[in-house]
Amino acid sequence: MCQNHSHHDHNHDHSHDHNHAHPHNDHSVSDNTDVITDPTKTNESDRRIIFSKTNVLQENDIFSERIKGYLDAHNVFSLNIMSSPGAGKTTILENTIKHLSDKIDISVIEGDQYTDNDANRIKSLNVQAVQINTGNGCHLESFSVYNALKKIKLQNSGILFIENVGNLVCPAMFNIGEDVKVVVISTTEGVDKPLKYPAVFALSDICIINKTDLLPYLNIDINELESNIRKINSNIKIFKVSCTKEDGLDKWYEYITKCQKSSVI
Ligand SMILES: Nc1nc2c(ncn2[C@@H]2O[C@H](COP(=O)(O)OP(=O)(O)OP(=O)(O)O)[C@@H](O)[C@H]2O)c(=O)[nH]1
Ligand SMILES: [Mg+2]
Repeated sequence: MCQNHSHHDHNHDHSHDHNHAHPHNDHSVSDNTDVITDPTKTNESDRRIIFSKTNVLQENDIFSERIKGYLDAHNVFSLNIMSSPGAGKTTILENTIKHLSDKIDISVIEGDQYTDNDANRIKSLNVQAVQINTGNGCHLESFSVYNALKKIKLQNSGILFIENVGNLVCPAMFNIGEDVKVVVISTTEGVDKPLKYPAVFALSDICIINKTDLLPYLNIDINELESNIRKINSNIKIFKVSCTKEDGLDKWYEYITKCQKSSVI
């Protein structure tokens, strides 16, 4: 049955009249039945922080599901591309577009704190791109992606790339309606990064190790990097590429081509 009630209407005593300002309609924890309590935290204010984060994630998941439904209805496959700043997300997209946009309808949502630089790089390749500026925000949220999507004319069986804000930590926690999460790490970042920032590696389906052309100049062992990635996520699919030398990208293009959902009428 469809009931129109606000979140604070359930699971507590309703004996009092509701036509007055609700005493605890102030985002306090008392009305929420899904409060996560951290047993190591004893004081109330610490618990409230946990609750508030939970609420943000729950709201984010609602719009994430709406995006999923919308993309499904258009038969569009979407990838959330995450990495530290400068690992090569936009360059990978540029190469992918140059190689595949004749055959596949590609569109891009770009997330950065400031500037339209990345969206302009994509638009110059004659592909639809919408820039989201998060200001001080360190990751994309599904609500902004949902609104950005309205500015894109999706084609049946297309591919949507969502380039997240350059940050190896925050974006991992927020679903944005994607079918798969992709983490990019460049060879210059060091072999220990998957161990230091495990969440994004644990949650991603794909890892692209970029800038392999620089290996001769660096003191890093790519096998050690790969093994550290697998320690965090043994199922992750790894591509080793150089965008500048256009090396190793064929397997990635093949993967993207296979991601395409079959056409529906
Ligand atoms: N040597 C080398 N440089 C690369 C490669 N791929 C990208 N770069 C360079 O790395 C720099 C950053 O690339 P971007 O594609 O802008 O990186 P990004 O991850 O999109 O950066 P943000 O959006 O700012 O987080 C640019 O100067 C690229 O030319 C590569 O395979 N090898
Ligand atoms: Mg970029």
